Amino acid sequence: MCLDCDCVHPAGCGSGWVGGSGHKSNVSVPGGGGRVAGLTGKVAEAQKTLFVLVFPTAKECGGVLTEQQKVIQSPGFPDEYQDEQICYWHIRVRLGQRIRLNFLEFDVEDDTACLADYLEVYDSYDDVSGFAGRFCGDYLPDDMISTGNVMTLKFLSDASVTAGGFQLQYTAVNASLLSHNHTHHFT
Ligand SMILES: [Ca+2]
Repeated sequence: MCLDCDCVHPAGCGSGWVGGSGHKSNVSVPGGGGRVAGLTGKVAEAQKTLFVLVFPTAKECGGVLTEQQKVIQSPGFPDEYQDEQICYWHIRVRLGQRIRLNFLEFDVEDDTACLADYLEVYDSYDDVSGFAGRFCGDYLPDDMISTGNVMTLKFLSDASVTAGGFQLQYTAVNASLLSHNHTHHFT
């Protein structure tokens, strides 16, 4: 498992992305939250190698988070993030809990399809399954709730133009306390 690795990824990895264009794109997510694949580490290693080849000056960031609550910020926040940044945050809370994301501030280089810089959210422990949204621009994304006890955030910036960055908080929520309104998908 990817417990302490910095999972990085080639810049072009968004090519398989499905969804609409614009500032926000959500797809329905079948329950894939329980996926904690041993594959993750191998994939991450391969991607890391590729990314370093493409961006030899790339700066890694992110980490594995298991706290019940934590604020996640873009690198250097509240200063602007830098170019060629790749961050993976893998969140894992206790079994039976789910993860609520609450976006506090958001300002990422804007383009119509979020191809330059973006934050992606995955309803899984990797960035292979459970794609739940890609965000850029300065529109504050809605709160999101995982279906399982894991979640992955990925932030990528390209070689030019930065912005103010983002700040969000995640909170572990006991699944049994959530209303039926929150049981099926991200919001
Ligand atoms: Ca950029």
